[in-house]
Amino acid sequence: MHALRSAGLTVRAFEAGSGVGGTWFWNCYPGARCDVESTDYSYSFDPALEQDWTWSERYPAQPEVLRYLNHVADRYGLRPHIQLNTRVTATVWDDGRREWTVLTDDGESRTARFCVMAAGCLSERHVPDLPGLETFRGDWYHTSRWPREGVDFTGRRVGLIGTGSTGIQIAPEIAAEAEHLHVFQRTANFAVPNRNRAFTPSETDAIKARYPAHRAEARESMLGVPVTGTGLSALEESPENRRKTYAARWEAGGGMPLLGTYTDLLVSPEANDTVAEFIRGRIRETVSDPSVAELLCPRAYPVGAKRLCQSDDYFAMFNRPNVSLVDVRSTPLTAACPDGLRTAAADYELDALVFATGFDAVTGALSRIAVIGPGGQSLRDAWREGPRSYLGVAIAGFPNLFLVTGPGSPSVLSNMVLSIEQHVEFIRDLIVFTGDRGVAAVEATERAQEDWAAHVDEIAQETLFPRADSWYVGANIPGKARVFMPYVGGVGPYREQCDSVAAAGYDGFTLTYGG
Ligand code: N01
Repeated sequence: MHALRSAGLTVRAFEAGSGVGGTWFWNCYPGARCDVESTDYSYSFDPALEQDWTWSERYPAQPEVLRYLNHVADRYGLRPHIQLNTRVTATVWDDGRREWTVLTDDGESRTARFCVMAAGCLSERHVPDLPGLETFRGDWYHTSRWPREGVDFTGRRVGLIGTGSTGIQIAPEIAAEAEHLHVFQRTANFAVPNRNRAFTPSETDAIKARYPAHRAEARESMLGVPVTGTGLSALEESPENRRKTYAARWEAGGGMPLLGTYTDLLVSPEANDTVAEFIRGRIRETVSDPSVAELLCPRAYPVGAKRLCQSDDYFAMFNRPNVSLVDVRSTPLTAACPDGLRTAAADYELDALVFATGFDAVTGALSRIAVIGPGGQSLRDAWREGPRSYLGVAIAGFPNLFLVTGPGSPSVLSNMVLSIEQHVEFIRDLIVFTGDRGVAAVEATERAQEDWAAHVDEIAQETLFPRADSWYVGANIPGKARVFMPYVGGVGPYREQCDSVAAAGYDGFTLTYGG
């Protein structure tokens, strides 16, 4: 919004939440913490902002990120232009007037020349269809709709379903409070330590002095975060050197630095096995019961092909007497009942249930809005076989409509803040370009979209990413078309392609001139 307003445009933002902050507004569950370092997970568009704001620690907790986002909203005077508590239900293109009519759940409608869809990649929660949930007598929660007043688990028996990034973060917090925590694990996940710590004043000074160079490196990088690798294949190192290198990175903490150690960890199964076995070794060292440790050892997918989780205390938590691990891969969850959960093997008496079961990712929020383009074509129909876009930012058949971090862009496989900024600047420049040249409508061509989709898929198939049944491919949502959604060609190369499209007068777009 700030970028568009600074370009002289009139902007109205609609936000379903009662506050700003998006994912950091909704995901206020205990233990929520960013797994990208604060110095990367922050805006770069204004050097004064990065000098004025001081991050307290390496990996900021949710309240700090939310404070930062509120600060940004105030600092740039954005609040009067954001309509909170308002959900967009539909947006319909008028071909005669060449504008969108946006309908909201307060019964209002507004028109706009352009629609920028920034509904979030991880905003539509997924609650599995568990028969009998309505009969459960206790309380149940989904982590992304956590009660803002908090939940007291003292003296309660709690069931946690889901062991992804969220489940791994919330579990130790519940375990510290509850009488007993049952963790229902379907797929064991890789997790590496955060080694989170507060910044000292001299570190903060050094970070602020280095911002310009740091941001430049981030923009050129693969993940939107500068990571220094060894430049070697994991397979050309001796096992002893490899172990030492992994151990040093494990001690330093963070998922991206570990995955960036060797050039082939995300492309070669044999190379990936070396880091997978290293992590399994750390799990076995940490968890005292060998049978629990084996169950926690991930084997179902290559490291990094699902989001690499980060936690300093998840695996050690299983040494507590009030925590048990339930393997719902071998004995699936079959139902909820009034007193708890039932698996194929046993009943578990529970007072509360926590679903850390993720999201209808990347396309979920967008597909719940009725986006109707020229000729009455709906986006839901256009994406029935899976999402297609040009650069993850525009869709053929939907003029003057843009996506922020849409499918086909680095989005969720990158530092989201940096990728959001890059998309926002691309969209702003394109809108300004149309205004300067009397362009009434701009739309991606079918050809450009098909070529881009093929490119996104081709690059993904060269990696290990498609080998996991992850939310990156929509595998977590029953019936969702299986398409690998993020662009894995790297943030730097992606930016170059966007820049050259713009420099060529928006190659791959059809421009319709007229008033
Ligand atoms: O969701 P997920 P998430 N029965 O989809 C399980 C970002 N994030 O909220 O793997 C039993 O990853 C499911 O099991 P399986 C980050 O990008 C970032 O944790 O499908 N289990 C899985 O274990 C992340 O990737 C941060 O077999 C069921 C879990 O639920 C993304 O958000 C923090 C089930 C879902 O894991 C999503 O993470 C948190 C069923 N019926 C999140 N259905 C940080 O920055 C689902 N599951 C640190």
